Amino acid sequence: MSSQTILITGATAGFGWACAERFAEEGWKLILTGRRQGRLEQLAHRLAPAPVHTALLDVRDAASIEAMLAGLPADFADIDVLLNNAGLALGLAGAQEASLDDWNTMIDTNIRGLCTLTRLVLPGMVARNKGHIINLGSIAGTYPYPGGNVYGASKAFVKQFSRNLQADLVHTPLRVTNIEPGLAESEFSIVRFHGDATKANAVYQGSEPLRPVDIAEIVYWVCSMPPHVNICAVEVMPTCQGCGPLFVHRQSQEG
Ligand code: NDP
Ligand code: 8X3
Repeated sequence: MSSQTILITGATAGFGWACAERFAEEGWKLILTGRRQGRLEQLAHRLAPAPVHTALLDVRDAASIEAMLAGLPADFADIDVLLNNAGLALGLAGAQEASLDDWNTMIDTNIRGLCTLTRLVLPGMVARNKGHIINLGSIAGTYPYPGGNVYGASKAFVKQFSRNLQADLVHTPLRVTNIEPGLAESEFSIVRFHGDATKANAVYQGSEPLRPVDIAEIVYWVCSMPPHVNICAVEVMPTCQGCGPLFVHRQSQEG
């Protein structure tokens, strides 16, 4: 059993929730955060008697992040793993008609929030000579698709930020990993389509997508490698997913 501590953003659903369960099984201390208080209470209750500290947190709010970190009980204060999981896609519209509010929310959450958490947690890790930053990127950060515009770009940021963090920290024992999943069933599509369950269900119809427990297993595996092994990136898709050819839009020959 471990006495290490993991801070998970977005623990109220999907990957974050599954990671909380996986790390609790291994005896880790858990700092669980998200914007839904009821879900945090439900998760803490489910994991009892695991050592859990919950904090209501919107990662877009830098002052709240600072307050959350300053308010950690002493036995949760030394964070060994920061799992930057909170994130979202909003909409699938083309760039010429997409909502600017949606774009800004994705930028503020997937980029700004992740950067703030990382910047504020890193000094303690460096001082203790121990730590691991695990980011939730996406295959959308590598492979473009129509309507992926800002979401994919935010995950491309996460990919390069992860690599650059690794460069900054190379003189330390700290590790940095970017997990890049493909199609995975969670609340992700419900959120993307602003609560439209019909559109969300259609994303997974007839396929066998990744499950949050699959991602949790990978995150745990990455953490449990010997300290000299840094898994830099993990690209993972369900077996039913693959890359398509580049397409060419051709002029109609008619008329
Ligand atoms: P879910 O929608 O199931 O979970 C997302 C989590 O992020 C929720 O716990 C939500 O909590 C939290 N969250 C969203 N916005 C904020 C915010 N502003 N502040 C704090 N927490 C927030 O999605 P997944 O579990 O699938 O996604 C987790 C991560 O994995 C995301 O970064 C996503 O981009 C990425 N990903 C997902 C894939 C998929 O197909 N599902 C594939 C590749 C990557 P709450 O609403 O309570 O705040
Ligand atoms: C989520 C996977 O392909 O919907 O990051 O962008 S995808």
